[in-house]
Amino acid sequence: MKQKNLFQLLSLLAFTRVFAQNPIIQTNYTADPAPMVYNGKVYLYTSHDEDDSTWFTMDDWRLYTTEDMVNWTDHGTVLSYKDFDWALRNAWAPVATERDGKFYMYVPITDRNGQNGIGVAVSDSPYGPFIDPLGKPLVQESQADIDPAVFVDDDGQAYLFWGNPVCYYAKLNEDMITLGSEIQQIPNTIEAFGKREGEPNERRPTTYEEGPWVYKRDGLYYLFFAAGPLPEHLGYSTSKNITGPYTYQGKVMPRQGGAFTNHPGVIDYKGKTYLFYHNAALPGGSGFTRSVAVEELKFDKDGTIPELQMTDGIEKSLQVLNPFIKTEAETIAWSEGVKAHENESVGVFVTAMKNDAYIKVKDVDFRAEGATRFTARVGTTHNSDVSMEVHLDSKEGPLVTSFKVPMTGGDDRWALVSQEIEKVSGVHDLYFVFRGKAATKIMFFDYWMFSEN
Ligand code: FUB
Repeated sequence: MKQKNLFQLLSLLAFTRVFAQNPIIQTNYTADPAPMVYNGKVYLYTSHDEDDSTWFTMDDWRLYTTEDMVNWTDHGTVLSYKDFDWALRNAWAPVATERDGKFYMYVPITDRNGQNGIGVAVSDSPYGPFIDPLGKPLVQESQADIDPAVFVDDDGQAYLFWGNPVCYYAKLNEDMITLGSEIQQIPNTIEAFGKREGEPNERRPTTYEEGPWVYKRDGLYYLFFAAGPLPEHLGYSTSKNITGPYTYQGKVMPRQGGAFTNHPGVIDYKGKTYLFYHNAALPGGSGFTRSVAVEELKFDKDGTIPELQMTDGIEKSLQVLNPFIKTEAETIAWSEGVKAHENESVGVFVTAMKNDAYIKVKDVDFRAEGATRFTARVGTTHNSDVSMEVHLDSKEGPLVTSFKVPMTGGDDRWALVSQEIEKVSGVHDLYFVFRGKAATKIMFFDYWMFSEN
């Protein structure tokens, strides 16, 4: 009997690994998810923990997009604190929204005097480039000025919320780059944010810590937030008015995942609601090398939210992926041993960092007609023994093709490889597997596509 239980546990672990979708970004450490839905697509802006970060070493903000909630395309860096003339450091938790065809990012930054503040950057496209229209912070009242959230209400009035250790808010003018009211505070009462557990803390009497996120559903405003004491959990409060009074409703997500912070971002997309958050689940993960994950968020009939757990992620994609158009190599459902880089010659591309590294792309629809040719843009700096394999449905699944990667000499020089393949039809997960003897940077991969000959 005991043996059977062990077997069941091992099968469950194997299953879990095969189906892992969380954390959704594996090619960089990311944190502070700020999802935005625009024109049928999810734009996920994140902060970015540098690989060797030992204390919130964060220089820029990145963008990822999806239309199926399982395959995420990396668009690289869209904004850096260096794009603000007055900034010194700290590209912390961002947020973005669209208004009248323009896109606004609100970002916390520490200025050259060591003073925290919130800057705004504007673009004609969600992909950037974003520029600082003010040349100074939009908000700079105190060291509490971090973690902006933006919300445009049904009547068109936009609000900015932010703050640690208390939650501030102000109206935004229609231009979205100036404040339209005095700065107010959501009273930090037990009723609004719940009583903090543990030692009494005068500065933080409630569970409110940081990372506010405003969301509206059936006329009810939800204020999600990162809650203390550390390590953080996620909590929420509700109100019939955006400015309160808010009533504390409880935990959304318990302390889990190994990072001492967490940070909520909530959107509705294609009839479902999603909660984005971060943890330390990637290899090398810690409180300063975090990774963004997502769960479907469910509501009870009365609008309350049953507490949810961090899981292995969303298993079912919302739509299939079309392999007959050029797909960026950095469109990924899951990967191991792969990093995303970018340069002027091709934009974002991926680098296989070790032998056996791989990328999985989920639910690729070859249709009944099928594909008979595979094309990819690749390169390597190694003279021999670098190859790429394409498999169906698992890393060891049926081999679609395997080829030697041409030695191009750098990630600014690329080769197009195009090969006839035996017909592949129907819906499959695709696995790109990278093989080579070098200790690191085995090969580069820019894009792929299938076609009928
Ligand atoms: O990412 C830096 C800081 O950590 C954010 O501003 C907080 O919300 C916490 O996630």
